[in-house]
Amino acid sequence: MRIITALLASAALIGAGTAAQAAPVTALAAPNISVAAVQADLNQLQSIATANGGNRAHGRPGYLASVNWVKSKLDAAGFVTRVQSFTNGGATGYNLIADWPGGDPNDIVMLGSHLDSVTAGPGINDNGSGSASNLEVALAVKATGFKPTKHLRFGWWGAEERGLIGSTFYVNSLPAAEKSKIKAYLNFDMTGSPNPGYFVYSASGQPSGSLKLQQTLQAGFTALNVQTELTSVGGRSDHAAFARAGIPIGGTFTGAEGTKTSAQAAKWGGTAGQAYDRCYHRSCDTTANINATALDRNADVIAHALWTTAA
Ligand code: DPN
Ligand code: ZN
Repeated sequence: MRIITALLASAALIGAGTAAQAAPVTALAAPNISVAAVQADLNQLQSIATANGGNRAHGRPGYLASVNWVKSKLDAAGFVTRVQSFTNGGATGYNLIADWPGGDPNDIVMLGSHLDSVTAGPGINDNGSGSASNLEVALAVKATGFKPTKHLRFGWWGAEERGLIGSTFYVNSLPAAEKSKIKAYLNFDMTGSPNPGYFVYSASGQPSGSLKLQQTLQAGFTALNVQTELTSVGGRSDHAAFARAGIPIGGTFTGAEGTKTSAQAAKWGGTAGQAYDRCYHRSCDTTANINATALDRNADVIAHALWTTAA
């Protein structure tokens, strides 16, 4: 589903549109992210896990294979990519960083997601979902010819499941001058939970500037007629190191081991009294463990947030 919030008023002023009049309106709105493309990426991550002992965990071959596959898609689209290595638990870990050429180098918007799974399973919802959605949003930058005012950077983090290791290493490796160029960091970790909630990271207690990101994400869901709740994700994902560095943060989340309440089931559907993701950190976190509607909506909200924040 495509999110068009801005410029609907001007579309109305233009009046009954010919195709020629309508085109500029949609060209300026955030693009639709094809959920089929995100699902195809999840199938690829599942295949990588299956071919590598059933997981994509730090220090295991399925992790580096995941990095190399995402990198190849970004390289082909013209991103400038780099792989940053670090050591954890006696094994080498990797972050994949991708810059889109152009935009103000002193005003960077960054999107990130962890690409590693736990050792127990393939990690398709946690966090193939956020990783594949960010990948398709990045590829949409190229496909749509988006010319953002700000500079765009994307990160796929290693060893999140071992304690936010990769993202923390990345932030700590940046000189102060480079840190201060990152004006916003948006994190996507679990966006296709099978019994989904629609949670937006609360800006409360986060660096100033986070409220605007929270509101932008909320507006994206509102445009899709989806109600949201705020959630305090605290230090549970990769935004934490950015927040500690004073960088405004935001994100979305469809829920992990927590239980959906009856009030939530009434507004979102799904099953009350059951976990948002019954396969969280288990071997059953496969391509079968994804709610396509939640995946689709979150991917479109990510695009909406990037287009809005970076325009
Ligand atoms: N950090 C997630 C994990 O990888 O296990 C789960 C999570 C994400 C929990 C976001 C809360 C909020
Ligand atoms: Zn996760």
